[in-house]
Amino acid sequence: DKEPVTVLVTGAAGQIGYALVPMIARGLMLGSNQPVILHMLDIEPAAESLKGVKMELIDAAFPLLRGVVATTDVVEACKDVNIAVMLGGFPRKEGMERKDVMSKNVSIYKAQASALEEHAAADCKVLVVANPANTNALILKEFAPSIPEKNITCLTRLDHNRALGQISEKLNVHVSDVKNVIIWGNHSSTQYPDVNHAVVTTSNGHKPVRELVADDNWLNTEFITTVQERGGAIIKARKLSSALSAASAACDHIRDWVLGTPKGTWVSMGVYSDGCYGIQSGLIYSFPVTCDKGEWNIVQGLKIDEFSREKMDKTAQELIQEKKLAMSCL
Ligand code: NAX
Repeated sequence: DKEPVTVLVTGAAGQIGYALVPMIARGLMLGSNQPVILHMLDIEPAAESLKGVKMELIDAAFPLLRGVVATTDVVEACKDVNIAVMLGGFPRKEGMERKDVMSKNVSIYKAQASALEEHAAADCKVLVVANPANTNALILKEFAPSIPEKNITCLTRLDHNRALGQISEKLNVHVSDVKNVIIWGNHSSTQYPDVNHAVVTTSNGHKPVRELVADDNWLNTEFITTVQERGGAIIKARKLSSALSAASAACDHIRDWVLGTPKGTWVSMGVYSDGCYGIQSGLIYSFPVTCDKGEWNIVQGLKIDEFSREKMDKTAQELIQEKKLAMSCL
């Protein structure tokens, strides 16, 4: 029997948490032969509800689930954690200034960074989902200097999967036959969903998406805005923000990171920029990456045209502004 892996989910009493924890307990994140121990953290007002989630996890009798901790104590939650999925944060409420929201999240991520730094496993991998995801991840990195910077990432896989979904619907092909779209930049409406290198697997090999869609106007306008604004469209329809798709994307992100991306396939992850593709180093920016042996690497050498360049820089600019705002809250 394999040793169990300990997975922390913060904000576990929330919407995404409720969809995510059963996925993890079923092996969708780390594999169907990998036992897991779940640590669930939330804040005092959600403590009862968190207890209820723990009761349901016990009632579901998941064979892979070897233990559940439900707590409001950040130290207990972070103890010996191998994987941390950060869903907890302070949401923007109507009428609130950006700076106030940022300031709340900066203090949350500062505190949780310190707890992870002190109590998590030395090789702990972190995925930040809570918004502003890229900047929360950056704060976490700043305040957990002993965690390698390659171990701190944010979620843009939902945007990546949304882009795959749009192409699949447009071409009426299986979504699993579409690959290598890219989400560049911030997990916000300035993100740039790029199909210039995307392909579809057909009976005659790989065909570029640009060739198959043959409607550059759609690809350069409606496709991009649909992906950028999909979160808002879900809220409008469901009166709640994306949850099952976000949980599923978080599993995809960790699974590919830990177990590797398939040969010839890349995915999008928000990772620490080293300056490649002309993106200022020191930002957490979404890039195309491949993963192998538990490590991601940015796909190098892709040709960037003028249209893309402008959009990649615009979303980088927004992240620079967010970083400034976050730093001013410290
Ligand atoms: P919910 O409001 O349902 O859940 C958030 C939970 O976090 C609540 O239970 C709350 O009590 C808890 N929480 C608040 N402060 C905490 C703290 N200091 N420590 C631990 N827990 C704390 O939100 P939900 O719909 O689950 O979304 C979670 C986060 O994901 C939000 O920030 C949301 O904006 C973000 N999203 C990010 C996405 C991405 O692709 N990166 C997509 C989906 C989602 O919108």
